[in-house]
Amino acid sequence: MERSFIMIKPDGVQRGLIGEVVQRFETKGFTLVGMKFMAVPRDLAEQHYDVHRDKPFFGGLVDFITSSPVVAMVWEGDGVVASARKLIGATNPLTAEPGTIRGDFGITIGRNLIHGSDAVETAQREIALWFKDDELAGWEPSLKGWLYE
Ligand code: IDP
Ligand code: MG
Repeated sequence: MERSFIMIKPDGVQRGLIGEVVQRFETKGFTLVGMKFMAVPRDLAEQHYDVHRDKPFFGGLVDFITSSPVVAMVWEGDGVVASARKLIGATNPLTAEPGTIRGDFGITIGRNLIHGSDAVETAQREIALWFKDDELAGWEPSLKGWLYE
């Protein structure tokens, strides 16, 4: 079953939006298989955002992600990677659609609340980076038959 790496960034935690964000993934029907509240070491933040290393915002982004705790999560379900990106909304919260997490709660690109893997392969890399195997708990929700045909 497909999995995605989702992280509530420091602004989402500081603004008291952990429950709201988790609820959106839960009520959509995805299954939580890993979750930890943590301070982010600088080298982990740099590895996570490695593709952006040469961008002008890289230093500020790493400063931001390491500035205050985050909630790192792994969610599972059919098509969860692309669907999570839709639930999250466009990178810039000002242009993100209402109804999305960024569209409902954010204003500026450097405070866009949440990260979601952008492809299945990226998700695999990010999950391996943030979680050890024994920190993930695969399980079969008893309501699966009511979510999947
Ligand atoms: P994504 O999070 O929607 O996948 P990316 O382009 O991968 O967006 O950028 C990663 C993160 O870097 C964004 O979520 C945002 O926090 C930050 N970021 C991207 N572009 C800018 C920018 O122009 N200024 C400041 N931060 C940016
Ligand atoms: Mg990205």
